[in-house]
Amino acid sequence: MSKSASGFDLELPRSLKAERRGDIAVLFLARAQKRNAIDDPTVFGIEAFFAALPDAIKAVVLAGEGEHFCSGLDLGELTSRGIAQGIAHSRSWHRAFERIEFGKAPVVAVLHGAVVGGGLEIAAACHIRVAEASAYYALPEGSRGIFVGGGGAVRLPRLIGTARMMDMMLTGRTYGAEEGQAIGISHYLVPPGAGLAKGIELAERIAGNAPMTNFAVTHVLPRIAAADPAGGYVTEALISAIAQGDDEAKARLKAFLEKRAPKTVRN
Ligand code: 1HE
Repeated sequence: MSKSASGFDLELPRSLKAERRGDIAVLFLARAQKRNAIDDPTVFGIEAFFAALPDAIKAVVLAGEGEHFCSGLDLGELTSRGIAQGIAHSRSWHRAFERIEFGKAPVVAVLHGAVVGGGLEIAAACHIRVAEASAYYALPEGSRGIFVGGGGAVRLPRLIGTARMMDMMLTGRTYGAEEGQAIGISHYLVPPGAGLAKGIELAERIAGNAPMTNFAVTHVLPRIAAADPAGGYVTEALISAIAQGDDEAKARLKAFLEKRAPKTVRN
C-alpha cells in the first residue's frame, strides 16, 4: 500500500490512483499490466475510497488506465478458493460496489476497451456511463465455468434485461460500443480518447446540483423504482417534500423566478 499523494488522506493499493480536481474525485483502476483485473486489494481499496470520500467531493469519475477499462475478476485468485471463501469474496464485491451505488456522491464511469465480467459489474454500479468508441462488453463467466459475483445478477437485468444477460452469459455474445449505447449500457458515446473529459464535464454538472436532489436521485429513486407502486408513490411524496423544503431548493427556485437562473435548453 502506498499513500496517495493526491489530496485524499487514505492509503490506496498500487492498483488504484486517485486525483482531486476541485470538488470532483477521479479514481483510476491502475493495473494496466493485468488489464485492470480486480484482485482483493483493489476491491478493498475501492470500498475504502468510497467509504472515506470527503464531504467536499460532490461527484466521482471512475476510469481505467491503459488500453482497457477492466478485465473483471483477477482469475489468478480463483484457483485456490473454496465455496465458503467464494461466498465471502462475492460479498466483499457487493460491499465495495454498494459503496459506489449508494455512497456519498454520484459516480460517472468512463469505459473503453474491454469492459468484461466484473468490469461490467462495477460499471453497472455507477450512476452514469460514458463509453469511448473502443468499448466492448462481455460476460465471459460462462466460458470460465463461473458466475457473476459482483452484483451483476441484480444490476445488469435492470440495465439491459434478463434475456440479454442470459444470451451474453450462455453464448459469450459481445456487444460493441454502439450496440452497448443502443441497449442502454452507456448513456453517452464519445470518440476514442474523449471519455475522461466528457466524464469530468458531466461530473461537474452533477456537482452543481443541490445535494438533496443528488441524494434523492441516487438513493431514493432506485428504491422507488424497485418498490410496489403504492409504496413508491408515498416515498416519492416524502422525498419530494423533503427536497422542496431544503433551503438550497428555495434559493434556486427564487433565483429562477427572479430571472437569475439558467433556462432549460436543448443540449
Ligand atoms: C488477467 C486478466 C484477468 C488479463 N485476471 N489476469 N475476465 C475474463 O475472463 C477476461 C480475461 N481477459 C481477457 O480476455 C484479455 O486479457 C483482455 C481481452 C481483457 C485483454 O487482452 P490483451 O490481449 O490486451 O491482454 P492479455 O495478453 O490477455 O493480458 C495481459 C496480462 O493481463 C496477462 O498476464 P501476463 O502475466 O501474461 O502479462 C493476462 O493473464 C492478464 N490478465 N485479464 C487475471 N481477468 C466477482 S465475480 C466476477 C467474475 C468475472 O469477472 S469473470 C471474467 C474474468
